[in-house]
Amino acid sequence: MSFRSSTIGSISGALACAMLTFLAPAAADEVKAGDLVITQPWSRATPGGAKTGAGYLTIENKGSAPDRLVGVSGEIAGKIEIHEMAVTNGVMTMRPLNQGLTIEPGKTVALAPGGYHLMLMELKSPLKQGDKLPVTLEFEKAGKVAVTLDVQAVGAKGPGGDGGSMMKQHEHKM
Ligand SMILES: [Cu+2]
Repeated sequence: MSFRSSTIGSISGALACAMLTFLAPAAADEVKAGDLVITQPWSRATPGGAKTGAGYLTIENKGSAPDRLVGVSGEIAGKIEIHEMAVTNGVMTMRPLNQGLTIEPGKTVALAPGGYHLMLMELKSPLKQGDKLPVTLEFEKAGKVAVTLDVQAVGAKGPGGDGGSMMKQHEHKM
């Protein structure tokens, strides 16, 4: 490859990178299934040899009847449970929702750090930032829905990370 063509290659790469930064809308990963709209499925990188991870997403029910998330499965984990996290007497505890997670009509349920989450157990490999993890959600009415968890950095608080620090990272690269 000549010097000239590699220069052009890196310029268009930088442009594509910049465009991604500006064009990526919050609802880039929107999946519709029947009356349900699932947005922003994401996860967090697992430090060290952690055997469990968590998955987060938002489910909106646009229908007129409740639906229920009853099961989750994915290649990455031996088992995936639906958990609820709560603070009881100052102690953070979590418990599996054995009856599933109900999404009432007209409501939006967010699975997010500190609350509901998908518990990825018996991980087959550590989750790394940038990984895309396909998982299958199973709803009572909407049936099976495939989504992809976008793995963010260890300690990330949301699906897109912190907007400000993301811009900084891009500045460093360019
Ligand atoms: Cu959990």
